[in-house]
Amino acid sequence: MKKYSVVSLLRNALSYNRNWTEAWRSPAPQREYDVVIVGGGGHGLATAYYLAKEHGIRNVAVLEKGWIGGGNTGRNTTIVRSNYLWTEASLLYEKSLKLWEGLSQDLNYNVMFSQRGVYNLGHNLQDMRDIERRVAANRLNGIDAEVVTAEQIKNAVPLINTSSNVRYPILGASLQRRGGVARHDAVAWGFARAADALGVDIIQQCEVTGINRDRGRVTGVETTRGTINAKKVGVVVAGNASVLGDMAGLRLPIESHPLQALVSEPMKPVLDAVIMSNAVHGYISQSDKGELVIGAGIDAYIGYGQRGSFQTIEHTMEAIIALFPMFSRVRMLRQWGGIVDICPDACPIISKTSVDGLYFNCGWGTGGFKATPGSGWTFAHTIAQNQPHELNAPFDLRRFETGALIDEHGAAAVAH
Ligand code: FAD
Ligand code: PYC
Repeated sequence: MKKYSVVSLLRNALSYNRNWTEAWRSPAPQREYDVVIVGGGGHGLATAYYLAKEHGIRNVAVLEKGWIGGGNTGRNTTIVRSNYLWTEASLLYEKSLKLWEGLSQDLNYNVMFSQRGVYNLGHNLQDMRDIERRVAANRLNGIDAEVVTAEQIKNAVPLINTSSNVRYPILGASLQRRGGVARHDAVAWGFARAADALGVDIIQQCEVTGINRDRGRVTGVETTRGTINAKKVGVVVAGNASVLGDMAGLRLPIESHPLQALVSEPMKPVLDAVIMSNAVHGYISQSDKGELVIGAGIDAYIGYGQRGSFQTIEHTMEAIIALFPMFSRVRMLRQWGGIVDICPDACPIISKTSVDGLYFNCGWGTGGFKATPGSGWTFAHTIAQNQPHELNAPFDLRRFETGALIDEHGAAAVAH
């Protein structure tokens, strides 16, 4: 067996990819599908996978205007946790975390999910009161969470500065040990490969330019590759949600903002936990390649740019160096931005719409990567059954009419 593996490795290494099979097909679009999913990010691909796997709906296409995972899925800082404040949100994110825990096995693809623990730091008395409240709420919902002291943080993360003689001293933190990070590209690729194997057509370079309707019911989409008819259409386009909503005559309560991140040169392992601080406006982890992965609060203005900016780099690095003075000597390699779709209550929309057969999944803002499997799982249920699962029922569009908002700005843990 061992000999065979070495031979096979050599043969593949010397074949210049000739013998490699595609991880998923690249079919031409059919004229009609049972379900069309607009957006080939992690959420769209996960939706297609669970439609096929859990509901036996396999005549499905995922339409992506660029390349799969080229949106926020491939641009985020990959933090996964479920420690939200309100029961509705924490149960949704906890469903997702449970799916993450078995995802590599389920997809037969290593998404490199690493449960190294997430610390949300507190820097003043009010932060610590909020942390205590959220940890208590998490525990009541069966979610692992604990309050830790500055000394405990220092023991676990020796490079962090816990001096009291700084502008934002660290008083303590919430810790979710089951939280962590994953490899973002692999999540898109794993869902794509598994969905394709179940018969889903993944169609890249296919931009949706219109949503066709007839007497209040969706009939399909216009695309840069022609008209595609569909009995049902699910839209999962993150920062472009309002643009797609407009195509269907829907006005969504979404603001689109750039959110930036950057990575350093690779280094030997120095940080094996995720550290987030809302007060200093920064969060940091170390990737398996050794790069420091660093993120910022959202850009203050609305925009569709997927770029970084010097002002944000400077502000974010100030924040990170306040926490880790030693990192002042690390060189930064790359910066970028993604477009995040933010609802007034910092919670998502996973919902039917006023158009029959048209469903929207958006508003994940700065925090949807962690929700990728759970979002796909609940959205697939909503589309297949034409009604929400109990986990996503509170995230219906109607909450903006009834006022039943679920305010998660605090637990979103990224400055808005
Ligand atoms: P996307 O991956 O953006 O997929 C949407 C797709 O729709 C895109 O590929 C786009 O090209 C496509 N599309 C758009 N318009 C059309 C059209 N007209 N036709 C066809 N296709 C179209 N979340 C966390 O939980 N943890 C984090 O640490 C974290 N960090 C972040 C850091 C940054 C810098 C950013 C930008 C985001 C971060 N997020 C984080 C948020 C997270 O990335 C998103 O919420 C999540 O990835 C959204 O996934 P998605 O599949 O809905 O979106
Ligand atoms: O939601 O945990 C999060 C997050 C971290 C960085 C961006 N979003």
